[in-house]
Amino acid sequence: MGIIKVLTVVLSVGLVLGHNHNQQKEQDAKYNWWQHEVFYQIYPRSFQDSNQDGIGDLRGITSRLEYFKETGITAVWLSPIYESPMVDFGYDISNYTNIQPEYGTLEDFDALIARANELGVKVILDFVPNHSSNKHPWFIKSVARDPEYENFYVWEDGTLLANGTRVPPNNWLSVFSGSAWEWNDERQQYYLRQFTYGQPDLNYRNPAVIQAMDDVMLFWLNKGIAGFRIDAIIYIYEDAQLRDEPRSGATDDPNLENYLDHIYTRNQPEDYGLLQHWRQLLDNYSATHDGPLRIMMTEGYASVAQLMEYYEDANGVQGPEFPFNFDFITELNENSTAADFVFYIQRWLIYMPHGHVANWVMGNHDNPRVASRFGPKTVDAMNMLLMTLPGIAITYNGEELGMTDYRDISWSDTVDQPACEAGRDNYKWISRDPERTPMQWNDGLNAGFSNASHTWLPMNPNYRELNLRNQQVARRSHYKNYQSLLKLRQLPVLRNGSFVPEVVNRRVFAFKRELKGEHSLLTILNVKNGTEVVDIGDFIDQPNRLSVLVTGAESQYRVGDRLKAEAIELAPYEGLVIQLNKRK
Ligand SMILES: *[C@@H]1O[C@H](CO)[C@@H](O)[C@H](O)[C@H]1NC(C)=O
Ligand SMILES: *[C@@H]1O[C@H](CO)[C@@H](O)[C@H](O)[C@H]1NC(C)=O
Ligand SMILES: *[C@@H]1O[C@H](CO)[C@@H](O)[C@H](O)[C@H]1NC(C)=O
Ligand SMILES: *[C@@H]1O[C@H](CO)[C@@H](O)[C@H](O)[C@H]1NC(C)=O
Ligand SMILES: *[C@@H]1O[C@H](CO)[C@@H](O)[C@H](O)[C@H]1NC(C)=O
Ligand SMILES: *[C@@H]1O[C@H](CO)[C@@H](O)[C@H](O)[C@H]1NC(C)=O
Ligand SMILES: *[C@@H]1O[C@H](CO)[C@@H](O)[C@H](O)[C@H]1NC(C)=O
Ligand SMILES: CC(=O)N[C@H]1CO[C@H](CO)[C@@H](O)[C@@H]1O
Repeated sequence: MGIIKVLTVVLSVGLVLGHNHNQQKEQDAKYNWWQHEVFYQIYPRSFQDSNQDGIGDLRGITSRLEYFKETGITAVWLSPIYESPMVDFGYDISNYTNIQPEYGTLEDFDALIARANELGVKVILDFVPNHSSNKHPWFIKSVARDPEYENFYVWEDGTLLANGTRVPPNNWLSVFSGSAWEWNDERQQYYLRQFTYGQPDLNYRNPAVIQAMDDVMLFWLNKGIAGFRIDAIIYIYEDAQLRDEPRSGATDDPNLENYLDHIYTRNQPEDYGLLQHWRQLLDNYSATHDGPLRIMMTEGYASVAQLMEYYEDANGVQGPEFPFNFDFITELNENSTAADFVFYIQRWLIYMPHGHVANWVMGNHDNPRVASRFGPKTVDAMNMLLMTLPGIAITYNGEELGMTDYRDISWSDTVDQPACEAGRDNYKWISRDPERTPMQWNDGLNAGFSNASHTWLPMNPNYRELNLRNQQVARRSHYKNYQSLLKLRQLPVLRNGSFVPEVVNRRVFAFKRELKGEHSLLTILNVKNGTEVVDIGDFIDQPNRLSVLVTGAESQYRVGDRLKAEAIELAPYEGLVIQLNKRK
């Protein structure tokens, strides 16, 4: 009896331990899922059309969800899908809790989430708090001085000059040029709009606005999303005293945005407080609901010091899980040296407060694509870089295929608002249409994007060669490279390994990822247009046991090839991921 009892105790201790272990794993899955995730940005208008109107839609996305599973992507973020007059393609919202009819219905959205859940794909939504549309009922009621909405926007009288002319309250400028203040005849006041006149700024100094936006977040959380990407966070608050901004000295044209130094309209201290409030809302929600931690990522082009304040402030108060790191877009380009790359990668890691996770944005809908920014031959190397750095990787749709900008869109086909405003002679290099052309699925009609006779943006004519189908059947391709990198990312050494970089020379850099008990990995990139033969013997401790793990589509190497650390030959723009085998 005694023995049985002991056994029972041992068994139940074992069960409890096993249980605890599982609980730990569950806790990890719930709270840490995002820390090594690849977030794939879908630009819904250009992803997949399902109803032949030439515009991508939710049912189209749902029909493509298996593609993510096949590729190894388990989280996507969607650019805005909310009801909108589409002055700025969804970044001007007229109802935060409805779907834009051309994208579908709330039922379509529910179906998308249900299918995504089945496939294990988490969905993040874009949240655009900086302003609503002027067609939003809140704004219409605010104009009419409905007491509930009277102060939902930033209204000011301006100044009446001695000669009877009325002028705005201060010198603030719109991002799209001219005064940021728009006169409203009906209310006889100016409203603030940092973008177009159709995008009035919400007044976050009014608690009712914060409550209304909390309700919007809860509405979508209840639909089963995994969090938000928050747009244009640096524009949310403005100086309460409405002080004039000083001249920047950058231009003499007083209508241009950069005429002023935006010390009173960008990155105001209150922005951080609002994000901290939203973080609490999301954390509370996650704690009281099943499912993963609901996370928040923010878009804001700001200095590295300002960005780090988003992770957590000086008092340790937590903001978003991560602010987007745009260094690959804003700091590095086709002319960057190996040292530039290492410098900016290290800068983020060094500034980042302890206990936080790095992230790397390789592209988005507002900037030229990788193939056009760094050159078409760099596509594979840049994806190797993105996927083997520590932390989170962010891919813009089409970058896994190496899609290129379609810069030759005609003036009459141009639809991007700032490009249209720039006029026929200047639109071409300003336009964001070139990186927004539809996804290139195959070489059929409109690349498989749509059966419509006319698509909202023209297809990039290179789709006949450059498309997913071709890259799936090819023995080697950008897509296959991307796919194998995603598989490789499962390795503990890429999840948790240390990061040690080396500038080999002006043109070549490398970094090691190392984790106790695991093979080390080495990523090496040639960022210039010449063949390089480099010696990295001093950088690694296992000089003779290097084997190739991932190669570009056009590489001379094959997976499994052995390399000699003293003489690694790299073709122009070549990247390699190499395994450093332990010596027996
Ligand atoms: C937004 O759309 C939803 C769903 O159609 C509707 O119930 C709600 O009243 C609308 N909200 C506003 C502020 O118009
Ligand atoms: C009034 O004065 C302002 C500032 O000097 C000037 O810009 C504006 O044109 C004047 N308006 C009229 C009606 O004279
Ligand atoms: C989150 O929960 C805490 C504790 O219940 C509460 O004090 C706080 O107000 C909540 N915050 C938000 C934004 O919901
Ligand atoms: C790179 O250098 C070339 C030659 O100086 C120049 O024409 C080009 O504009 C530069 N590219 C960038 C992105 O600065
Ligand atoms: C286009 O039509 C073909 C033939 O009916 C069909 O197989 C395909 O799914 C359609 N594609 C789209 C994007 O609607
Ligand atoms: C990575 O490290 C974290 C904490 O340091 C740990 O919880 C996790 O299990 C590790 N993951 C792997 C794959 O080693
Ligand atoms: C790279 O060099 C080759 C051969 O000299 C040349 O044809 C090509 O235009 C160069 N590419 C770039 C992006 O400079
Ligand atoms: C950074 C930025 O400008 N983000 C968005 C804020 O809103 C404007 C106007 O809708 C958009 O054009 C931007 O993309």
